[in-house]
Amino acid sequence: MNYKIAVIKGDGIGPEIVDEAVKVLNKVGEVYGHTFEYTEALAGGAAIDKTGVPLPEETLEVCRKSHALLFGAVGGPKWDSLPSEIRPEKGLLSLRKELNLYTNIRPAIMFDELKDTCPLRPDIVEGGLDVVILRELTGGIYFGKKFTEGDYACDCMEYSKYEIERIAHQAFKIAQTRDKRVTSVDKSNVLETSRLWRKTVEETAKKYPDVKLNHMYVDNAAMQLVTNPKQFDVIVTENMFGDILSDEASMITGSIGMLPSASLGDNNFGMYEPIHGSAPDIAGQGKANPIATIISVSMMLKYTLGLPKEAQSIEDAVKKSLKDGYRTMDIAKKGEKAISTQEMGKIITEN
Ligand code: GGG
Repeated sequence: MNYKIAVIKGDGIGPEIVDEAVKVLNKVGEVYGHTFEYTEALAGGAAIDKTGVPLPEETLEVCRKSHALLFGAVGGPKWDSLPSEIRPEKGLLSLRKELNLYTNIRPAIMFDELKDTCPLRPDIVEGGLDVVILRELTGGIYFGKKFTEGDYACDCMEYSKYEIERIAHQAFKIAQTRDKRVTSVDKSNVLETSRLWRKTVEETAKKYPDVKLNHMYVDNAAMQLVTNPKQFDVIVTENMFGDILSDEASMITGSIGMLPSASLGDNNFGMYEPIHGSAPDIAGQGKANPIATIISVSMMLKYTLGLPKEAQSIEDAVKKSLKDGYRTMDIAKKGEKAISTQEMGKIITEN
């Protein structure tokens, strides 16, 4: 079968990590007899430089004609002085909104081979870690009304029952395929949106009597993630809380360079990207870890293209590469030799 893949490399380390993920995908095609047809498009700073806007209409057209989107990262100091409406990040947010990709799945899995890079006490993560964070992706404070007037600035957090309900359903469905436990994270002792969130999640839970639901305030969840992360199975939370908690969870697994993500909506199209940003300080130096992007490709094969065997082959290749001792800078221990982005990509492709 011929699969159409939209590719947005973005800014900073985006191009180099995406290049390695594409090599892995091509290898999968070669081994399993699939063709992947790539169409590159622009978003973020690269799009601003070329077209003046962070998300050109043409990019959306390319995505709409594709089965899936592989995305790198956006942003960088070069565009920091721009107003929020035309910053690189706005391109990413608009892309998610325009394509209605409201479910962001961020699995935080600790590879056995990276146990000793975890900054937590070994007894806290004894036996590994396997948590899925579901981040609501098209609502909340990132999309609410915002303005600045002189020395005053305002961002509104907004949610509708409909927006909460649909992500809650996804959380319960995913939990049914796992340990059947959902932790809903909010700040309902302070925020109106969180009160609506909690009430809606509770109502939705009634349709999933086999899944156990508990609630947690976001400040407590942040603490629990580093003191007792193994209590979690599926965490569901609003946009900004999910953004922050998943970055925190990534460090427990070893590095933010290890965490992939899938962004899904109601049709079969999916966007796949590492959870990390563009890391401009190491861009173009071959220091970035391509594993988060490579595992994102594995998620693409599993969730959107319906190729679980092929997806598994990528996960196995990553595990083998780690087991053989290969490390990029972010996951290397003190004194351990680190390999480059391109070397890691090559080794995983060969495996
Ligand atoms: N690959 C993720 C990325 O580029 N992150 C930068 C960014 O703009 N993050 C904001 C967000 O994910 O909402």
